[in-house]
Amino acid sequence: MAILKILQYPDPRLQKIAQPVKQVTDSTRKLIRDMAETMYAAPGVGLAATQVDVHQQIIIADISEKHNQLLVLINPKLLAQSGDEESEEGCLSVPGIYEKVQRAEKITVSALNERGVEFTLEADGFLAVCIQHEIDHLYGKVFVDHLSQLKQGRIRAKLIKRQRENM
Ligand code: GNR
Ligand code: NI
Repeated sequence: MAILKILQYPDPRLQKIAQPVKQVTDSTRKLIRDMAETMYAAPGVGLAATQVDVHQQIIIADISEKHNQLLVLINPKLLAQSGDEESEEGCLSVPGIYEKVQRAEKITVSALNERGVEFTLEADGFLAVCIQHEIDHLYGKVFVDHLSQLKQGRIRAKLIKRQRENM
């Protein structure tokens, strides 16, 4: 297992569009194990392959307290969305920044699991927020992109300054 490096906003690689996984193989499963180790170590409740500079449609999430309910979604597709809800989000690629984002309240998503078997999941509450946040990453979006231009500019400047200071 290995802890992977998480790209930091505004790294342009976070804007890449992830490609569908053609076949779920041992190397896919190895990547997922490394992503899980990276997410739990951070710690975070979700991670998209995009964040570790792998541009394949793979996301994971675990919102359980005991870190024992890993959810793996390969080639996720949003089948349905309903309702509206606003909640505070953070992102491992945008450390230390928390802002309110509006999302659907309830979603239905289909995906392949780590064995390549298709399943459908209905989610609401915090899990629905996380899954939508992760799917955004696969399309090159971070939660900051949902904010006003003014806020985006401030966050960008703050993180660039911080990254410069940490060199
Ligand atoms: O760890 C995370 N916490 C979080 C909190 C509110 C809404 C979304 C998230 S996902 C985030 C991990 C991450 O960056 N996933 O891409
Ligand atoms: Ni994120």
